[in-house]
Amino acid sequence: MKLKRSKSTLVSLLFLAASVSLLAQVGLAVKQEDFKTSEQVAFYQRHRAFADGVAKEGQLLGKSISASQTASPYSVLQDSVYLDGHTLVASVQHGADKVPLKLNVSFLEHGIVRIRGQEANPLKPRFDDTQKHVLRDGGANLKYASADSLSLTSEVINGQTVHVVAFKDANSTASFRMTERPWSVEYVLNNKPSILLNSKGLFHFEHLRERPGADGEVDGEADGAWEETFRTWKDTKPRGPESFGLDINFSGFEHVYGIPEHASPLSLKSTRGDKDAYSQPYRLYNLDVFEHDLDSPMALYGSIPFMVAHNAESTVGVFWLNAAETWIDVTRDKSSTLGNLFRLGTGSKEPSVSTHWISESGVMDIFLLPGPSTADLYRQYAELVEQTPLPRSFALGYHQCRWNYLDQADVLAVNDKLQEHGIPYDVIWLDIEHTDGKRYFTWDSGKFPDPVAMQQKLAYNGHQLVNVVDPHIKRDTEYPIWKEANDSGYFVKNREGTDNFQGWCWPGDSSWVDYLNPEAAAWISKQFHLDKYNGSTPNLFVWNDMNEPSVFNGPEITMDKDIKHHGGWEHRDLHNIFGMLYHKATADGLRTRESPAKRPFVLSRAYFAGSQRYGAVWTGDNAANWEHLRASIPMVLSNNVAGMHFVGADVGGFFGNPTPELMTRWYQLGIWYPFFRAHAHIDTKRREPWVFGEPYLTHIRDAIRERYRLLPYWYTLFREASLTGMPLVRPMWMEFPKETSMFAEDASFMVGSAILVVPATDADTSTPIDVRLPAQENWYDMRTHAAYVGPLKRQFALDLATTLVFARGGSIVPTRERQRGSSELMRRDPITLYVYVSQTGTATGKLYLDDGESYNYQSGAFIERDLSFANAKLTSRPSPHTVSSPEQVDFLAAMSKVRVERIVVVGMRNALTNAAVVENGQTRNIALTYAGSKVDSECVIRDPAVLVGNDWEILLS
Ligand code: NBV
Repeated sequence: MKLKRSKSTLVSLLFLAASVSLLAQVGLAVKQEDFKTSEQVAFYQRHRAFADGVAKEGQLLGKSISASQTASPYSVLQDSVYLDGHTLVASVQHGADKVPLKLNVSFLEHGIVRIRGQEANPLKPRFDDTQKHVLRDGGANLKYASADSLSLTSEVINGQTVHVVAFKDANSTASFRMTERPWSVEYVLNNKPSILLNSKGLFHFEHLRERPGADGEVDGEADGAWEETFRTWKDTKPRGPESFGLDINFSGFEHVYGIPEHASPLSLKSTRGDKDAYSQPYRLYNLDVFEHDLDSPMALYGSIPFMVAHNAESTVGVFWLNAAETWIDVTRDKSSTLGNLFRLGTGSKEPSVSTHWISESGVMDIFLLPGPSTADLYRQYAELVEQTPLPRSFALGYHQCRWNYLDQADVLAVNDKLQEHGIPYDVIWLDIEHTDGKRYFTWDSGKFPDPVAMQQKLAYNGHQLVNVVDPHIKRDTEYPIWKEANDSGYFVKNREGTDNFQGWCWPGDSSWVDYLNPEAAAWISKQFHLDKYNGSTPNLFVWNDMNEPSVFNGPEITMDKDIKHHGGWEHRDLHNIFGMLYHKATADGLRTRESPAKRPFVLSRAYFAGSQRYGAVWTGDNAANWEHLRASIPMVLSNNVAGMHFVGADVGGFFGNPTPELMTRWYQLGIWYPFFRAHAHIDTKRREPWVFGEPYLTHIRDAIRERYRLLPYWYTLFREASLTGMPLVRPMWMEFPKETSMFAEDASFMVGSAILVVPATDADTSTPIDVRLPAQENWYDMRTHAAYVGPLKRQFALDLATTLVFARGGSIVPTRERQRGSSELMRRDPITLYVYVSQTGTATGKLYLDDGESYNYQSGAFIERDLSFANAKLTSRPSPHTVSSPEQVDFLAAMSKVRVERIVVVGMRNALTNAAVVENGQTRNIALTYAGSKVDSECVIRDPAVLVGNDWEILLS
């Protein structure tokens, strides 16, 4: 589409100027006043006051109060409790307001318990579509426990009626207990009450009500129930108060994790009580926070209300399914009797973490996940929100981004330079300046006269292009996208519902497509089709930025909460899924632009639980300093803990100019982010890998090549995540669940279960780095193959060339070792296997390969091998997922020349000389070599000439 340029760039220039001048200030600091503190949030304050009242009453009752008698005013109505199939039904009511709430407790397979609550007879419906957009199949096909595996018994304990549902099919010791007065819940796991609801009495449900003072005088203004002002913005709250809050307590646990996105440590800090507690609760509200702080519970771009608690015995989780603004307080008790409401436990005092969740609107909908192993927990979570699907394989390569590559010539020059310097990369990115006046789906034709030719040139060596396509649509009657959306009524409406909502963003006056409207979402998806998106080719992929959504002149730089979406819903109800709905629509568009469909790649800044289905996310606008480099580790880990696996941070830091040392170290860390992209602010100096000269160029190239070498391992990890829901990068506690000293560790981490990364995160290379190698296991330095035996605490000296990465004894790691320009060019390259031998002389691993782009793997077109090493014999067998099908036959034929070209066995103590290879019923003998071995205990089988797709055995002697 050809468009005239207009004066609209003025607004973006103004914003640019503002951001540049801010950048010029020394140090980066968020403009605190742009964002609310909990003191400025009326519904949070009402719950705080309620909670403080409960606590005070508890104190007044003094010692006479038993653990089972909190001051909660909510109790179960007599005779309201019954079991209806897989659901326990109860009516709960506040002692004074007498509005009955209906609670449905459903029992699902694997011991998952779902608790839903709202008014028994709501005055008007509450927003309940979050489940539709988040749960697998919209929640329609959840697998419930069979009714006859459940039994309800009710008994009186200490004068208190307790209803107990025992489950027979799940964890045999699990039971769900609910008290009547006050209402409270215990999830008893392994004979211990582990997850407790309302045991602190903080449950508080603001039922829907008629607006008081019909004569125009509004009651409740003082507490912000019917109207609230933030700076110059008024929130009209036409529905009045409708928030709810609940305490969820983890008895016997000291650590909780997850609930991204926050720039805070992996093990969540207390927000009240402790002396090093934050002064604010954790907040979940997707926001575009310019120059965000570190070590802060402030809301950022994404929100996943999934929290995981871990101790040496078990891992449990809570998923709070709500898309409205949510605050979470965390407090700790070093020793409490929290888990002993009915004296079920040992009676001993245990540490506990108490959390208090408060959401502004919607239905109360909570899932309790019993674990007890991490693998169980992630199977349960994935059962609810689905796994991360297999991405396009190129997406695991290196992404070269900057705001902005100036023009077509610049793009091609960067492409050439990367090749010239022998640096593999997969994707080059174009930011907002590539468009005609920030009209997305268009090109600035002066700068990009022939985008198709440009993409074809890139594609020649297997490189892709990603374009940013932001969600704000420039209000321009000549702009076909705006015009069509406007004519069809697809935009989000103003608070009256009479006209398009309008706000400012990069293009000036803009409107936003209402993805809650299925027709509008389908329409925007189609704009990504090859016949609609001019200048796009199948090698073009998409980046959704600013989709929190960012609205420059809105309250907290986002949409007003009272504006209207499809169905008359207010923005407040769905704010946290808005960005995900756009991410989904974009991914749908890319998936359906070709037939047969190909896997999309879309990067999004805003996200929610479920976003993992649509692509990758990144941690947003960080800065080029060591603190941000360090902070990226817990941020990436917390996202993985919460099921958002495909995540990375801007390598190099977005704002500011990195020193060559910082840049080098950031690449050395960034290769271990699942999503590996270098990016930079428009106002920064150019910083492509070669810019820094030697020795930095060599170190950066080495790091990027290491990523490419390990792509088969990464892809196999994604395959595992797509089946099991297991994180790709894992906190140490996940792999070493009993090592209590590592429960808060977030400076080092595991990539899958085989690789331990201890990044260098300091400018100073003279101070050695502390490394802790856990478990009674061998660890091998991946570079030198030097062996260490855990548990070990040791310091390692580091120069800038060195990184500390260890392979865990007992693992087999597949690699591809030929240097190529892109992952695409490596597709048929042979495989090298590294066998890192355990203390007992064994190792296991997997290798997964498919075409990296189609969906044929769903009908069997893949190679998946279970590799195992024991008694000096390495065996390759098909994994149990292998299915024979015509698609499999085709794929095997395509891969028929792909062989294992080298096997390196590290850590064999005996001197071996011979290898007998058994393949297709034939035995061949080949000599082992020690040539090129890095250490004595390593032997190399050079060219065993076995095919990756075949069954084979290699016996060493
Ligand atoms: O589109 C420009 C930038 C982008 O480069 C960055 O990655 C996003 O997080 N975008 C934000 C808007 C401007 C930020 C100052």
